[in-house]
Amino acid sequence: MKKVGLIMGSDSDLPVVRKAAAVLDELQIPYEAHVYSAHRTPAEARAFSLSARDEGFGVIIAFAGMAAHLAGAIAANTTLPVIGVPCKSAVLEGVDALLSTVMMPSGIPVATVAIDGGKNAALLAAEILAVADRDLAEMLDARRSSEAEAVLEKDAGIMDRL
Ligand code: RP5
Repeated sequence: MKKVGLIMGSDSDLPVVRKAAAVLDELQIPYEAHVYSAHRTPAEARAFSLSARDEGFGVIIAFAGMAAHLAGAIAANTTLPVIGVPCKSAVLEGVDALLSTVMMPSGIPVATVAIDGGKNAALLAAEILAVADRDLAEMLDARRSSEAEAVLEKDAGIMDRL
C-alpha cells in the first residue's frame, strides 16, 4: 500500500498530527512523519515534495498554523493529492491558517479540512487510497457502520438523559 506523508510545520502541531496518526494506525495504513516548514526549512519541504511519489507516498497531509503556506508549498511541487489541516493558533484561533490553506490560487489544489481536523484528514487520505484498494474500502465501510450504530444507541437512550 502507498504511504501517507504527515508533514507538520512545527512540532507544536503534534497534537493535531496525532489525531491523524491514530486513524491511520487503526486502518493499518503506513505513514511517515516529518517536520518541514514552508518558512523555516523551505528547501527540505520542496525536496520532500519533489521526491514523494518516487518514495512511495500516495497522499500527503500538511499540518500548519498561522500564515500556513505548507500545504500549498508542498502541492506546488507534486501532483500527489495534498490535504491541508489548518492548526489553531493563540491569536486568531486557526482562522488565519484556515484562510491561508483553503484559498489556493487556481491550478494548485489543496483539499482543506476543518481547523485541527486531523481525524478527517486521515479519513480522507484513506478514502483516496481506497479508490484502488477494496480491502481498505471495506474497512472504511465497516467503520462508518459502527459509528452509525453508536449514534443509534445514543438515540435509543436520549429520553432517559433528559
Ligand atoms: C507554523 O507556525 C507551524 O505549523 C505552527 O503551527 C506555527 C507556530 O510554530 P512554532 O512557533 O510553535 O514552532 O509554521
